[in-house]
Amino acid sequence: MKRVFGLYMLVLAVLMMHVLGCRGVSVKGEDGHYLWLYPQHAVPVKILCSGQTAILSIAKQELLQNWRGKENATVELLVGSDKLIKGDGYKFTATGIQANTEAGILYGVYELLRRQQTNQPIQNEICNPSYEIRILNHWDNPDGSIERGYAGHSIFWRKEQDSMDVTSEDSIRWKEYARANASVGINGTVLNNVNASPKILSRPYLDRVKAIADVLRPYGIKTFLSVKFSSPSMLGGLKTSDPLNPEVIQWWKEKVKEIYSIIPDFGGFLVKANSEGQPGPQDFGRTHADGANMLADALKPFGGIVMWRAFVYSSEDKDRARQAYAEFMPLDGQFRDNVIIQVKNGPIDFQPREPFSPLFGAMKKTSVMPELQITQEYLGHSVQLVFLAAMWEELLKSDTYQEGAGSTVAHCTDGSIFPQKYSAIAGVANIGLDANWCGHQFAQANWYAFGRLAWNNQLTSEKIADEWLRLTFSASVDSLKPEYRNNWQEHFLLPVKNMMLKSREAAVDYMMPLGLHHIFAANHHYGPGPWEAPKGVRPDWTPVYYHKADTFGVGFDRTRTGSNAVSQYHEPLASLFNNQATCPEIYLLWFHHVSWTYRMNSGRSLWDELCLHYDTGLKQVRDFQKTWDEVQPYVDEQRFLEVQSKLREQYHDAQIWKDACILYFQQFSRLPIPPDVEQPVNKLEELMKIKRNMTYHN
Ligand code: GCV
Repeated sequence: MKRVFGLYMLVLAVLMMHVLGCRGVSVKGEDGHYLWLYPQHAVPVKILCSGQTAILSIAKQELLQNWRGKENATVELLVGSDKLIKGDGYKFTATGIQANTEAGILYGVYELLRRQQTNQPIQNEICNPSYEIRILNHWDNPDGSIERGYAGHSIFWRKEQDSMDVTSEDSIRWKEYARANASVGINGTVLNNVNASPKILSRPYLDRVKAIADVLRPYGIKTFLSVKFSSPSMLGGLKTSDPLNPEVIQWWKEKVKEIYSIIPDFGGFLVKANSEGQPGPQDFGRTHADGANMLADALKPFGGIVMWRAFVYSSEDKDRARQAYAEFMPLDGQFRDNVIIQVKNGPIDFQPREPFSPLFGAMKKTSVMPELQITQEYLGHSVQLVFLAAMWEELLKSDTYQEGAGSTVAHCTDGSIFPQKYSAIAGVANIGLDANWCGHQFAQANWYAFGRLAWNNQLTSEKIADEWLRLTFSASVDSLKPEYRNNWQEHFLLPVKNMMLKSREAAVDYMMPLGLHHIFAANHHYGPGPWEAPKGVRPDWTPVYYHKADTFGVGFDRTRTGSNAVSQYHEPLASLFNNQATCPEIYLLWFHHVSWTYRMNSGRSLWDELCLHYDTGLKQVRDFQKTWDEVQPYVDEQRFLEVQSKLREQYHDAQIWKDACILYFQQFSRLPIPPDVEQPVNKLEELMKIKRNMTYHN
């Protein structure tokens, strides 16, 4: 490796000077469509690789088109067999890249190119993936709309009246999508919404799935589908969808056989059952295990898997946060080995901050996979700049203590503690037909971060932000005047990275600090609605259920004398969370109903502290605006103006959050806003009238 790449740093420096001096790289495409994969000013490279397969051809092409190492270097791509390389991992050797699979070679190539572009060293080393299955979940409907999508229409599905024929635009998009995913190691995708339509399993849709799968396959990506549990009756015309009924079992077997005859490497099913009105095995007096196993048996002969979601909550339990654990723990050990239980990061629903779901590490005899939400349903849609890697890092590093200290969520799910047959991680995609794919230029960083963390769950959000910024924005450097080029790192990279790293905490602060959760206005989940308690709506769909504000205090009592959700955590966490004095303040109002005058660690009262958090969050956004304005000389005009305008909107909306929550809760606390907090500029009555238009654009 040294021989081949030894001088590449020097050559890179010379090349950079050349590029910087003569605008060598096009700076077109500043709509963000290139994502983190800017066309490179490549130098010649020789590739030794005997294989001619589709995946290896792409690997070679990527090297030829993007090589920025030593000119005319020779790189060997070798598919071999090395026990230290796991799954689709790879090894950088003295002569090039070695892997046990062709996909491994492709991932090695992307990593090599990434390191060249981000000035990271390349040494002899092995890089194995943390998770075997690294999968996107698209909540795309067959009519092309996207549930919780904020970046336009689906890239996979069309409006009902449009033809299902595959156009060249479709194929180009799917290929770009596949390449972007492969470049960060994503190797699976679920093409449709978990609130699934039965028609996805009908032949015209399966034919389109085949067309998509054919484009994704050479990039090492398998296709999966979400299925509706009642498909046998809704699509197949059977009288029942009871998972123990022989005709139902046979229907699924035949359907699976049909799918594999069309898509031989089909990945399997994702299922949302007995959740939010979706049908499921409980409709027939059966368990989640009965339902999941029936599907798993049908898929098993073909190597397919079932990802069965644990996102369940009935309206009967007094605490929604307890329910997934209560329903699934008794079933531990009852699932087939090709079933993976897909668990949202927190016990409720992708809130700005939740403690980790207590199912992680607790289900010891079942494969469990984390589900993250890349699309910003609860974190500002495609309006707000919120870098989610910080939140995911917090989750993955959370210690469950299930097998002693160090049993982090990462290790409880990646197979390093429990011998689960499959290890997997899912992210709900934020991708649509918008030119920049994700609606907000910085939302691309969340797609990127999901892939990088799925590959290596020990990466820090700082490293991911650094990489993404270098890959996404450094191509503009060549258009800079010399005095700006030289201080790009100091004046662009560092401040913008800092802004990204602070952005999630800022959002928590101006929306729901100190453990508050789900106080969003109904349905759109964008703005505040802590006052909402409409009659006739189930209580756990109203914010007042979650914050429980009264004249004594605020917060949900989940202690041993409350809902007892704390007991679902392993010691020492159960006791730590149970005690108001030891509960981490970031989760205080998640686990406790706390008096407005309670003394916080800072010495301030809870009320003062709450006001201060709202104020701090808002001021942070003001700082982000300032940071962005200052980097104007370093960014192309289009992206600069787009982000500037979105930050303006974010500031406006953060002010609404702050004012609405402080003024609403003040009705209960009856305490003055502390003098070091800026006074609200809006009136509560006006804020309560705001309605958000939720029509998505395409
Ligand atoms: C796909 C939340 C969202 C729903 C989503 C559901 C789920 O409730 O608001 O849009 O449905 O989670 O994850 O199934």
